[in-house]
Amino acid sequence: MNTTLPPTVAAADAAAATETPLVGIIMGSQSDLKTMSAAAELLRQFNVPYEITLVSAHRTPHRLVEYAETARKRGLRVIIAGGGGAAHLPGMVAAFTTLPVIGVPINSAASIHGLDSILSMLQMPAGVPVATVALDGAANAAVLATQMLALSNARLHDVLEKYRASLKDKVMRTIEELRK
Ligand code: RP5
Repeated sequence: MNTTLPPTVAAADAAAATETPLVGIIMGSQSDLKTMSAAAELLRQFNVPYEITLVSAHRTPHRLVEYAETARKRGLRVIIAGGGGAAHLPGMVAAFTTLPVIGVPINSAASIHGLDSILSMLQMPAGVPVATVALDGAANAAVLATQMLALSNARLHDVLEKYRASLKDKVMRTIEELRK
């Protein structure tokens, strides 16, 4: 466990799969953890090895560069980066790696209802994309990351098919309930 991290993040780190992580979940602040843990929960459910930690574009800029520059070598295949307010984390990470970066805009206390975070990561310059999901859309970031991995992983393709079927079942069950 990385003891330099805040306790809840360190606990999430410890709970993460022990295999080499394929997905890196990062966020700007401890205050983002509640939102971003939805991504970790789904990846755990899909049995996708991941790591989760804090990397702040503004408060730990050198850590950002190191994280992004070493990500591919360490075995990561996708990075999910969440941030609120002036959410420069996903864009700056994307600037230092060619791995796909999925951005999660967060409606944090410091945000202008999240619009600032959305625009910070959505309007990337040509050549350095960030795949931005919905406001607080950490779960969809995990699904999208798994879809990317499933392009070359039959087990994950199967997992995603079953996940989609479970979503449909839930809707169908509610339709049945409403008919009663
Ligand atoms: C961003 O500033 C973080 O991603 C967070 O959403 C926001 C506020 O951070 P704290 O002041 O709560 O640490 O960098």
